[in-house]
Amino acid sequence: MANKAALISGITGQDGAYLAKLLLEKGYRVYGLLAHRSTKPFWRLSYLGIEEEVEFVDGDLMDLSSLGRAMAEVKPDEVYNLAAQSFVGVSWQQPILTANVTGLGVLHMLEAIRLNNPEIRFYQASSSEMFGLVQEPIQSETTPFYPRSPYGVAKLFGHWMTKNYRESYQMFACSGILFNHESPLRGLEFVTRKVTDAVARISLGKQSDLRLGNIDAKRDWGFAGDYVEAMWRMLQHDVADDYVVATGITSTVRQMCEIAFQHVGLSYEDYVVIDPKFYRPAEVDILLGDASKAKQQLQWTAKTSLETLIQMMVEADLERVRQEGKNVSGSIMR
Ligand code: NAP
Ligand code: F7E
Repeated sequence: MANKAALISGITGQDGAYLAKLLLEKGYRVYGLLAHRSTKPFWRLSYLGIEEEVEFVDGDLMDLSSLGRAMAEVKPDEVYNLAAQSFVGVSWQQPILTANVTGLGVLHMLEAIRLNNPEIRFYQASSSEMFGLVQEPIQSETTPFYPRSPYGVAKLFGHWMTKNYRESYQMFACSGILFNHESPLRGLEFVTRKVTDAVARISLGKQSDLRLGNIDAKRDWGFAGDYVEAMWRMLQHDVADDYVVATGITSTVRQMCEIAFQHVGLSYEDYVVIDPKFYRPAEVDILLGDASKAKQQLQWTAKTSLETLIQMMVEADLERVRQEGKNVSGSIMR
């Protein structure tokens, strides 16, 4: 039997890169949907050493016809929809773009599949941001949603559309309700990477302080490399369903900073400056996930502690900042 083919939207993002690597290791033919950009942001795929192994197909989540073409060209067995405007903070500045890409884009994907081949298995990247103002202290698949940002509202639309296509057309469509997950490939705008990059620069004498917003916010942080395994397992299961993917441990941004600074022998209190510019119009104060359904049905659990994750990220950033000094063009990894 021929190897399975997978189409990944958002292949140039953090999760897209880790998922592509995992699927290549499993023998898949991996295709990345590539929205037109003036420069090709392949640094994450290069970092994992797989840029040459992925094939690319043009397509934008905003253009249904391009998705239909991509389906017809690739004939995928599985589609992973990871593309989104994924930064919560910017979703207040660009709410309509966020609603279009992060919300309506999911419907475009579902329609492209339904019209081309409804047998394709579909994964939707749902988010713990949908829980927002949490209605239960520990959030599971049955916890009511209460999104707090245009991003969260857009994700909720995509989540319900995925469920609706499963129920209306018997499509194998799954939603992974993933809690925050990070890695050395995380974008610099997200708080973990902002901190680990700053720690590296401060410890190498290239930055003097670190300006942050609400450091009392609590998140359930895991490692992206662990979480893409859960995505794949959802699509290999007998029935399509929704799953929470989380570690079951919550920590403050402050605790995360403490781990990062301690790793280079510094104290965060000496460098972190609170800047209200980074406060959000409506905050998600705490997230804490219950992934027991994923454990029971998919045999998936998170393997990486927050300490190990943040130390891994600081080490990667130290290496990058050192390389910048040797590299005339500046940032090789950004
Ligand atoms: P990311 O690094 O921000 O990647 C987003 C990807 O979407 C990029 O490849 C981006 O391409 C692509 N994209 C944006 N607009 C597009 C469009 N109109 N058409 C096609 N592609 C487009 O995000 P991530 O952290 O890997 O997250 C993956 C998915 O999981 C996202 O949907 C995110 O919302 C969701 N999620 C993430 C987390 C987390 O903690 N990481 C948790 C829950 C859910 P360019 O690089 O060209 O812009
Ligand atoms: O913020 C606080 C901020 O931007 C985490 C996305 O992947 O996970 C991510 O969304 C917390 C928030 O992630 C700064 O207010 C303080 O409480 O790293 P973040 P997020 O908003 O939780 C979910 C699950 C997704 O689905 C999203 O796609 O940290 N915080 N000071 C700060 N955050 C940032 N970015 N920058 C600060 O200076």
